[in-house]
Amino acid sequence: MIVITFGTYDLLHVGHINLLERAKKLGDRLIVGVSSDTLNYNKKQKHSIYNQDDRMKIIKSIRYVDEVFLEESLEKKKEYIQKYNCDILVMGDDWKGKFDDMPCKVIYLERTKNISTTTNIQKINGDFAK
Ligand code: C2G
Repeated sequence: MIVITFGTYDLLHVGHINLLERAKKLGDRLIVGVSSDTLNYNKKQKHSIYNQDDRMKIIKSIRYVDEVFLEESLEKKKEYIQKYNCDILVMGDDWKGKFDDMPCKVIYLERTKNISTTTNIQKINGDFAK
């Protein structure tokens, strides 16, 4: 069974690892679409701290991940799923319901609480409310 998931994966943290670890357990092969710098900026109007090449290299180095590719558009998920012959799409449950029309099984996994790239940046900047 081929599992696919997508993400920005900026400033890698344990929430990302928990997602990838659980996603891999759902199949034999885990493919990760890492969002491009252009996609990030268009979607969030801000640049990721790590660029796309570095984010892909970091994700590829994780033991749970078998393959990575550059996710160029949020709207191409169906195309990516078909290209890689995926059986299962896994996303954190902040995306719940968003991908129910995909041509494969869709599983939303509970997000890891109390951690995100955004709050980590706020903490580093010293402007995170305790
Ligand atoms: N995640 C999680 N727990 C957290 C933070 C993130 O389970 N505390 C999950 C997210 O739900 C997502 C994955 O880790 O499934 C990557 O999260 P992000 O890097 O924030 O990516 P996101 O902006 O959700 O996806 O097509 C989607 C795009 O690639 C962007």
